[in-house]
Amino acid sequence: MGRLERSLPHQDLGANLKCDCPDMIPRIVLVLLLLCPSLARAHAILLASDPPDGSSLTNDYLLIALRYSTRIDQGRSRLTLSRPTSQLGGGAEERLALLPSNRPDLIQARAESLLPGSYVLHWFVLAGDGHITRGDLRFTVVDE
Ligand SMILES: [Cu+2]
Repeated sequence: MGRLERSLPHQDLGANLKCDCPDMIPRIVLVLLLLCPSLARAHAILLASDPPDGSSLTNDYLLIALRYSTRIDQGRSRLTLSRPTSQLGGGAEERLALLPSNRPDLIQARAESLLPGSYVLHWFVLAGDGHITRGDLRFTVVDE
């Protein structure tokens, strides 16, 4: 009798372990889900842009504004503009000077002398965590 009583707690413990093991998987998934958004926030993700990607404009002058998910190292980020290949110097990437920004997650630049055609704005930004992200935005300048 005494031996049987002692063995019962062991059996219960074994049953509990079997139940806990499947529970660990949702817990691990939950931890990963909690970590992933913070990892994603660390990189600079483009949230909004002016001009929007794929837009058509009639302006010959543009104030470009790109807003990111996190603070940007303005000094180590850059914007370049590829002009339509039909234009003088077309296809070459023109580096745009970044304007002083009062928001750490925003970069701004001016683009001038925009003749009709297709443009590609290339962005390259360094986030506060030291990771670089890059991307392209396309816009078209059309005759009024
Ligand atoms: Cu990062």
